Amino acid sequence: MVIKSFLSKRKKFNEIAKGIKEIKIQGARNIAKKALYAYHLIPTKKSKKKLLSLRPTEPMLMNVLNKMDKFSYEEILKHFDEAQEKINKKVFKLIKNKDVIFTHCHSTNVVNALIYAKKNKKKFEVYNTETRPLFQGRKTARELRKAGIKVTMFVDSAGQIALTKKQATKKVDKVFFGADALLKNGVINKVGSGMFAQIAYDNKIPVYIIADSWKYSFKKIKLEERDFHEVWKKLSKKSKIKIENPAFEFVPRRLINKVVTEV
Ligand code: RUB
Repeated sequence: MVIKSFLSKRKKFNEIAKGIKEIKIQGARNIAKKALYAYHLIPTKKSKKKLLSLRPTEPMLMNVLNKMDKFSYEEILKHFDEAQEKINKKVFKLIKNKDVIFTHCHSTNVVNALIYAKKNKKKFEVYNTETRPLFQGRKTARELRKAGIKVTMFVDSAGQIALTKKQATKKVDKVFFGADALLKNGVINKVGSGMFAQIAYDNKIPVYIIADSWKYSFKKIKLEERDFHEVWKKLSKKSKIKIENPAFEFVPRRLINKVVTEV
């Protein structure tokens, strides 16, 4: 009985680790929550080391596992929703009726806050990016649309057009990004965030980072480089074409108007 229960925990642990490694479980908050669950199943040094090795650009993952030294699984778990509720209320105040809000990639903190604002009768629309190569923007667009929010999606390279009223678009009022890491001198988020933040800055569009404070890090964060197959699935090694696939990017503080956290 005991062995059976251990094996089923081990199976679940391995499934989660594989899901995080293969980017099936995505986004800082989801990764941290799932890793926390896996670690509470098998709370050993070895399993912590394994979980920490999966996504080097995710300090929230490390912060929640470290908190398990002092707090119970249930106590830590409660934090995610409590923080989100506080963030929602702050973001609600930021949004003005008729705003056009630009976002990139998929951020649970951003999407939940936008859905909360919509439920509480704010009238706004969202421009978002597809977010190549893994198309997290489709997830964002689907979730926002399901909540009745008007969404217009752009290819990533149309950032300038999307943000600055070119061709048939409206000028964006605010940019909302999530974050993978909150640092002293800026934030790390999905690659492309730096480019969009610079365009926003040049056009006097405020950039807000919407993120749980548990994404902080005082350490240097490694920026993940991902497999080239994400970019070009069937590219053969013989072609000798080199592909760079950086997954994240540092956005300096000077391009950010405000970091909105629960604290
Ligand atoms: C996701 C990403 C998200 C942040 C914040 O990248 O960059 O914007 O992780 O997400 P990937 P959240 O899909 O490569 O993991 O607000 O959900 O924590």
